Amino acid sequence: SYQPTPDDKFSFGLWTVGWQGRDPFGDATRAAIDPAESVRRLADLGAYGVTFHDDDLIPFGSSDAEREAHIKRFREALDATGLIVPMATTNLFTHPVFKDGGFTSNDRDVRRYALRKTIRNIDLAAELGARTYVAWGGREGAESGAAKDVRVALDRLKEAFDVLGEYVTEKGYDLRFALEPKPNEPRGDILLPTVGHALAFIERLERPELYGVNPEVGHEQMAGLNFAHGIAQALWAGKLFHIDLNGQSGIKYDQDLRFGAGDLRSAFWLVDLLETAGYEGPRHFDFKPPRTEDYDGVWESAAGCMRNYLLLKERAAAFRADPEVQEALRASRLDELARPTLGEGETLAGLLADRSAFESFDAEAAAQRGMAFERLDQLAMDHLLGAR
Ligand code: 3MF
Ligand code: MG
Ligand code: MG
Ligand code: MG
Repeated sequence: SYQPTPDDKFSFGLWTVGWQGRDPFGDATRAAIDPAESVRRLADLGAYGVTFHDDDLIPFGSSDAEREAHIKRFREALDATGLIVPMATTNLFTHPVFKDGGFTSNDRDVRRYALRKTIRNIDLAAELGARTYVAWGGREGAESGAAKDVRVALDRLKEAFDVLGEYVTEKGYDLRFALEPKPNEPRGDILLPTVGHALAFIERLERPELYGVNPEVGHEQMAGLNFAHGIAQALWAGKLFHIDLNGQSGIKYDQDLRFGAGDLRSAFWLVDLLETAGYEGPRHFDFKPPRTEDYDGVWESAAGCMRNYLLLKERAAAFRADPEVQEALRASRLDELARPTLGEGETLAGLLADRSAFESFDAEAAAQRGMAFERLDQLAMDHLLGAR
């Protein structure tokens, strides 16, 4: 059935269904939604989790007493519905103080403030039981060359994450960080633009085991990259801590369409990968119900994200289970790809001594062998379109 249940581990950001439709050219088309109402509606739809930026829950500038009241209301809604908070994050991009970044602003006071703002919300995240803390550095970047010394900014970014890693370690929090890459928007260029950049950066941190990635479908596709390939490499590195699912149609602004909209074939391969690779984290939607929609449209859009995931999960499972597909996979020699290139126990010397590997290898004959990928891909298309 395509009715989501908490076992499906679907989660939504408060800022997704709560998006009011403000864009660079137009005002809000919807009024704000009370976070407690979003929690109730998401639970009714079958989600298991809700995530938030500090400012989604506690408006920027709230007094301590107001802050406590917002948290209390939210907690009551969580308790009443059973929804959990798998992830939380910090807003280091909306307030004008972050116009040149949070952790990498040229302004040192702003960097210190950004760290304190983050640490304050990490405490709340831990209190609410979150296991993942996402960091999207949307304002960490530049529009012009001399404005940002990127090597020095990366020193500051490393410094920030090392301080945060020290903090959660000292506190004994069971919390890991997931860095979210994005190539551009709102900055002209953003630091850690792709999954690959983020993975390389993480290895330079003092406690690399504490950090992974939170890739977003649309962010990689904005750079023309193959999202499933990026996710595969993150999984291969043991670094897929979290994921932002949504839809995107090619290289343009960050569309944040509901999951399944935009590049459907890419979504099919993504679900196939997540469901077969043993990813156990949340299936988190970071989408925006288009500003054309009223509230009914908002919840329709949220439900559509989950329904499309479940539809694709069923289609991908049918593809994998089809004997003709299994035969086609063999014809395309996927089983051979899984075999190590050197034989069991074979040494480099063995490879060098193997005349059949080079001296007598018939490259012309091997070049004639077709890979049979087109048949395999058409079978996938048939399954995706429900023709098998
Ligand atoms: C922007 C994003 C962000 C991040 C969020 C952290 C506002 O393009 O994707 O959403 O996902 O800040 O989770
Ligand atoms: Mg985004
Ligand atoms: Mg996006
Ligand atoms: Mg995102």
